[in-house]
Amino acid sequence: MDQSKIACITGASSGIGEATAHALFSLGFRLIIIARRADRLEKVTSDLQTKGADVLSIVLDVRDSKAVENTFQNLPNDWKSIDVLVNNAGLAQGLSKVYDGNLSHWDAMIDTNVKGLLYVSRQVLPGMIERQSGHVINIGSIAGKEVYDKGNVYCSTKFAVDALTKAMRIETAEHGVKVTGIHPGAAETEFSIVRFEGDSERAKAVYQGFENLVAEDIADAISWVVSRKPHVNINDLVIMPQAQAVAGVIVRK
Ligand code: NDP
Ligand code: 8X3
Repeated sequence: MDQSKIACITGASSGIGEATAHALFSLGFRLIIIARRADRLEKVTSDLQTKGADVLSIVLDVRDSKAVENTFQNLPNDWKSIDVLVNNAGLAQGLSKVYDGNLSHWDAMIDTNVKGLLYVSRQVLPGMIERQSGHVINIGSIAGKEVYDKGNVYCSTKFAVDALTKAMRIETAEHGVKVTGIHPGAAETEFSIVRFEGDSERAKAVYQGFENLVAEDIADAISWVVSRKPHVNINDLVIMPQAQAVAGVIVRK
């Protein structure tokens, strides 16, 4: 792997994004890592630097279109040529029927999972097109392939990620840019703690009685996807725990 390649990972302060940063460092990438929590990003940065990684860490809320534009327009010169973008920042908030839904939860999910992904992509794609090379990896979800009870808005945002992934692939194929969608099932990260607003008992229960995915399983897949031959694009991967055959049903023992 060319040592000078740059990967930009959003949502790298925990879970899948953090594991992906470590995995892509192992492949030789320099890393731009993005998230809102400065303390957590600092810890991830320091862990990576201890291993010898070249890291540019940026505290940024991907929902803030102006801040996203400002960040990417003002990257230091030697960090401008992003080779791989992992659009991973995202969240679920709550679990309720549409007729009982929380409007601020809806806004947070739509603004982060859909609009945030668009804002970042809008900044990074032009450089890839100019260079006629690059790879965008969008983290969708099994929730973007199947709807489950009370998943309504979260599922809708991930269906949108799936649609945007397909749209981007159509638009960038002529420019030599690869686009991949990765759709995990249940992975134990901070995802459920965030979904249930810090209720760690409720979050823990999500992963009881079966072997869930871990962040490294998805990072592993991302490493494989980015290390295929130049002419090979992995369009779409759905990665599930063996016990979760469909989105809403998990076999627990
Ligand atoms: P985590 O909660 O552990 O990680 C989410 C990451 O997104 C954090 O780094 C968080 O950082 C960041 N983030 C959230 N909102 C913003 C924002 N507005 N701006 C910048 N960064 C943000 O969960 P996961 O690692 O599981 O989630 C990563 C992705 O994987 C998400 O898109 C999620 O929907 C998807 N996914 C997760 C699955 C699972 O079961 N865990 C399954 C399928 C998909 P910070 O709070 O510091 O900003
Ligand atoms: C997260 C997967 O099935 O917990 O995107 O909603 S699920």
